[in-house]
Amino acid sequence: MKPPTLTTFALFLATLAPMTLLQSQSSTPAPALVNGYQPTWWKEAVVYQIYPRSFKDSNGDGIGDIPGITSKLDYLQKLGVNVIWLSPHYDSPNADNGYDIRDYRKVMAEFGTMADFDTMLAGIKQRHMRLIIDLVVNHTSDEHHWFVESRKSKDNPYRDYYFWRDGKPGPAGPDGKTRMLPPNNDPSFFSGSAWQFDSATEQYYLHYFAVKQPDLNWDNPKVREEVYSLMRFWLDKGVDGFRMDVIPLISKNPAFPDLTPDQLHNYGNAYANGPHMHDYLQEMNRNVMAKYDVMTVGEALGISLEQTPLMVGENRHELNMIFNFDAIRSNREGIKLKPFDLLMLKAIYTHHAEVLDTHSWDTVFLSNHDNPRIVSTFGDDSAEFRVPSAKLLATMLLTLRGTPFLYQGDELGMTNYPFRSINDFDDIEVKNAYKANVLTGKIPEETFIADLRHTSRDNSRTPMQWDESANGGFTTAAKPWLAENPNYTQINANAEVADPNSIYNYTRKLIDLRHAHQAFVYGEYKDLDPENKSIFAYTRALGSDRYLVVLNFSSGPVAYTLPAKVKVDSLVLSNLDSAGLVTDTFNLAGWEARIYKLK
Ligand code: TEU
Ligand code: CA
Repeated sequence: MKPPTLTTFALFLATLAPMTLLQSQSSTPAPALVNGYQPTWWKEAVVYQIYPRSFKDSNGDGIGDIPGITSKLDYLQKLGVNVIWLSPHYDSPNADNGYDIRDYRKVMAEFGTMADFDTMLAGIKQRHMRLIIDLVVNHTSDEHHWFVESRKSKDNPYRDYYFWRDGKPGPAGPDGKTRMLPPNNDPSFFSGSAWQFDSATEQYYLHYFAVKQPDLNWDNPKVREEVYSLMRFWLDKGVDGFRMDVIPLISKNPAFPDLTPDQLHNYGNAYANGPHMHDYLQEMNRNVMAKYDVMTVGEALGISLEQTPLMVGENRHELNMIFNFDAIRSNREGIKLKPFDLLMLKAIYTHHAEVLDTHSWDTVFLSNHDNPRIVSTFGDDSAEFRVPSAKLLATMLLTLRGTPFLYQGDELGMTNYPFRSINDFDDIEVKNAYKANVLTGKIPEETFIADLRHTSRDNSRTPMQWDESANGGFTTAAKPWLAENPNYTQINANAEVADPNSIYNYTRKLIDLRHAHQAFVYGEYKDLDPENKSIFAYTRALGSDRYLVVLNFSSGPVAYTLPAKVKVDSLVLSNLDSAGLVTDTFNLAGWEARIYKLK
């Protein structure tokens, strides 16, 4: 953190800027900088992610849908979130739950109609919220008409919308005949080769994800124009931006050299950052985003923190922000959960504050539809500590630097699901990995299930728990598409909205607090005690508006003494009944979280 005098001086300069620089210009002056940051709505927003399949079923078919979302907009408005990120709602055969799109201009039939979408969007706007949608354009479904055409013949006009290559002759089989091998050794994220042989033209096509998710060829200008056009289609409806799925993968090296053993270790990194990635993002920005007031957030698989300013730097004109996975994957090794390491997590957040300056905006999140439940992964979901640890994690997310993203159900402290067998899972990633690893004898079944109980994506995809009625009030169907977590009888929205001490109502207070004080958005961040193994204590300071956040990341009591220079004034919020405590030494109970105003 800069010394306070400098910060104050910077603030003073910032207030001068509009008078000295902008007064002579006739157009509307840009708002004054705040601590060096250009203020915008998406920096000040709290985002809530909806996975439509699991949010609310309105018609009793067991599948969440758009009218279901519309029926819960009051619930979201009351929580105080500003932006909804909707996971894919487009027409799809659902090989990967909508991340395989068949028609970008159509709503998935199970989710409703375009009229339902328009009603939902109007309802969101009426409540002064905004909507960003998922842009999945690294790949389409193999049922998209572009691909249906593309696979027909080598001279089809859509052939070059995708990557088609000849196989490589491999070693001779037992019959003495040469066998064909894929063009290179690229693996798919969903097991096996990233190349699929197609007998119609006897060539292979590329699919980094499922066989039913062929990768688009962005080097073809027609593909890029198609993408820009579908983006305009949704923006013209009034959508406020996009979350861009695996956007760093859009540019490929068309030579497709084999990956080295080193690259194979982390092939996501090798796939990201292709030769034209920045060109294409800048072109997209010029052609689309620059013409609208929108928010963009890239799912930046394979982009290091150091490379991040190249994608989100203001002067780069690419994206507003990206998801960096260092924090959310800090206790993961493939499908295995590693012990949580607070020192590592704190170092990651400090590193973010160093690398991303006032011209590169950040995000903060520890959950989404691809990761297990936040409280089960970073907190303690035991009966004793689930509530305080979920509240502590919410305290952290909503007071750190960057736009916070909450995933549906986090505000209730929803937990991981007690998976017992492969039949309990729906996710294609799990099913393919089971075939590749368990059925081949590489991993014992028990180990595989035990690991995925902690890390499977399906943990976060079980239906929302609305009330104590059958299936948690998610659906009136006998069986939802994925089983409800049996703990819905204790953990559900109905009970939490009514209980003033619930995780929901605590999260609501935190969101209010973030909205009331720009220090939590634009303030300097400083970790007071990076070496402390159980306490995370940091300050957020904007001029004289300064706050201290103290989090006990352990289940036992800890006495924490503040550095002499830091003087607390009053307690602002706490997740336990610690009202009014103002001393220099805090006796924190297990998973206790407090926010103080500083002198
Ligand atoms: O995910 C990209 C991604 O690489 C991972 O997070 C992925 O979920 C998997 O765990 C890798 O092992 C995005 C979407 O968020 C995800 O839901 C989709 O399945 C994927 O892209 C393909 O569209
Ligand atoms: Ca439904």
